[in-house]
Amino acid sequence: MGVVNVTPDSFYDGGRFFDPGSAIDHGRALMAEGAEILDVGGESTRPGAEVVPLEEELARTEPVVAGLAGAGAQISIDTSKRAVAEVALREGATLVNDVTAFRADPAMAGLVAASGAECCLMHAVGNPRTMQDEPRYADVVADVKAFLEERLAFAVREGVAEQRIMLDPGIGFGKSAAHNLELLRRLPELVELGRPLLVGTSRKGFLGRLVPGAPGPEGRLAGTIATNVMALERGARVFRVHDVAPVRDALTVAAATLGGRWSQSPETRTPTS
Ligand code: HH2
Repeated sequence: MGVVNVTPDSFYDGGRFFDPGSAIDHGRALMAEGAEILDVGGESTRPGAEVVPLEEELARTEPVVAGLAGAGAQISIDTSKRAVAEVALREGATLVNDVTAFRADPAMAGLVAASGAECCLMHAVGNPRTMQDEPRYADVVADVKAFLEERLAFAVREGVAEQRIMLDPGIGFGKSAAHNLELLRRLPELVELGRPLLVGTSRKGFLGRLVPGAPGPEGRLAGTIATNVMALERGARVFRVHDVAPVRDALTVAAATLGGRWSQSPETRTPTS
């Protein structure tokens, strides 16, 4: 899953693809690198980010979804606003990536159900302005697992077909570096929920803090690759990244080493051997 952020303030690529034409070009470039899904977002969720008004988020995302739909990749809309998802689905998106797991607007579940789209339900604590204020858990993996189980049950109750749901531990959303590492290490416990897991570690802050010099986002590609390879080995099936080509190559080699293949297509988002 390649990231297409149509925002001025995303933590890594903010402002680079803010104009719709450059976002569409970027999406096509990520497809050429091997992205099977493009995740289009019009609101940053980085710690401290401000909420984007509905009209603005629509103006950012609609032309990019419309411009990329039909180009060959599955289009995902990264939003917690139902109206933004609704327009994107109309324009050709078939996956709703809601980092609030339908908590911001519970009616999002009904929209996804009625459209027959897929969705990704992610764990997060608080909102982007507060989520990194000393996050605490009794047992981070058990807490995230119980949350995802509850949100999965909610979505199914609202009519979303279970086979259309992916789950995501929400790396960096209300978690310390130690929490992120523990979630990645114990990913097999989340695989037990029976749904494909998506992970998003790409260039996130904890990767910088682990290595000498504490590099900023520009210097976190090696950590991104390391964590995605490890997540593959521990059962993740969709990898949300800014850098498709190097991560695709790393995952392909890792999967071959493990003796299997990996694929992100909806029919085969399960381990293959
Ligand atoms: N991470 C980000 C945004 N959306 N969605 C899912 N499902 N999982 C993630 O880990 C995830 C996500 C944050 O990354 P990015 O989009 O690059 O930054 P920003 O939120 O600043 O735009």
